[in-house]
Amino acid sequence: MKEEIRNYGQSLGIDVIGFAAIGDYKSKLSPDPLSILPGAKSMIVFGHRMIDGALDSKNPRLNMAGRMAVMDTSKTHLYSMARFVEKNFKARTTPVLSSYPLDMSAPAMGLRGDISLRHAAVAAGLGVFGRHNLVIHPTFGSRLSFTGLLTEMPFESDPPVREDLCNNCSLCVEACPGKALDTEGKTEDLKCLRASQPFSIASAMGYMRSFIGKSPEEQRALLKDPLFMSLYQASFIGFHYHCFRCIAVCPVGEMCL
Ligand code: B12
Ligand code: SF4
Ligand code: SF4
Repeated sequence: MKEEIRNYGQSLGIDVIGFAAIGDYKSKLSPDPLSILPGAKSMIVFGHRMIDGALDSKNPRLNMAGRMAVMDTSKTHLYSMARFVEKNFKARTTPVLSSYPLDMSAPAMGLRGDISLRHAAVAAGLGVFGRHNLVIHPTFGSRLSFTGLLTEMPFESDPPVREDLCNNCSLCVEACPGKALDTEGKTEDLKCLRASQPFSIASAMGYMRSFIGKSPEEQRALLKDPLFMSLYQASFIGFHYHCFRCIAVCPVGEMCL
């Protein structure tokens, strides 16, 4: 059954596919997967290779264009894979998207997925955590975006990656513009957000606050501010990343270029 699923996924263009038994998924800060799908027995994790030219571009909109392309493609593949599993194996299956929608209420506050795809990828034998707290795959390094399926299918886990793939060069730590990686084993979320998402919720709240007490002329001027236009754009694009440095500088894995 694994082979059938792998073959179908590869025929769609998914770069890597791994399987994890539910008991091997260990993410202590994430919700219990059984609260999402009560009969869940395993996860199937998919990795899509990011685009080198987008990651390495100096233009932040093109960085984001690469991310949007991989998100859209992986979302379409996720639908096909979920349908394939439900139709052929009669097992309830839930797609886990690459990022949002996220639980925006406390304590998650948009900083935790319903499933931690990094922990799922590690459990599915697709890689190990590096110094940048991202998952490094033996061939594709840090340049994989993950999605997954939570399913009632009872799969055993694929063999884990045992090698430490991170060479501790610290290039990711030095390149981080927000100093979010200074403490080993922890990403300082708010520092990363400040540096990587100029059109974040905090930025939108600040913009709205700037309206309070202003004259009608000043408010009209604020509506023509490029920041407002960018926030408007981000409101339909979704979380809008302008930094991919920790991925881009990591030398582990094969480059396409
Ligand atoms: C919310 C979120 C964020 C938040 C919060 C991050 C966080 N604390 O996890 C913010 C906005 C800061 C963020 C930033 C980024 N993110 Co993000 N993010 C997510 C999301 C949606 C949920 C993550 C989650 O649930 N975290 C909460 C819990 C699980 O984290 P945690 O237990 O505290 O684990 C943290 C540490 O303890 C440590 N850790 C845990 N176990 C271990 C074990 C070892 C051995 C080590 C060393 C470390 C370690 O790593 C985590 C980072 O702080 C996932 C998608 C998903 N559904 O998984 C993407 C995801 C993790 N993000 C991703 C990426 C690429 C990024 C960014 C590069 C932004 C960008 N431009 O795309 C940065 C990188 C930041 C970094 N170097 O850590 C990718 C990672 C891909 C990969 N190859 O690993 C994911 C999987 C999205 C995807 N579909 O591919 N992200
Ligand atoms: S995405 Fe940018 S700001 Fe966030 S941890 Fe990586 S390098 Fe630092
Ligand atoms: S840049 Fe260097 S230290 Fe950072 S994750 Fe990659 S190999 Fe490890």
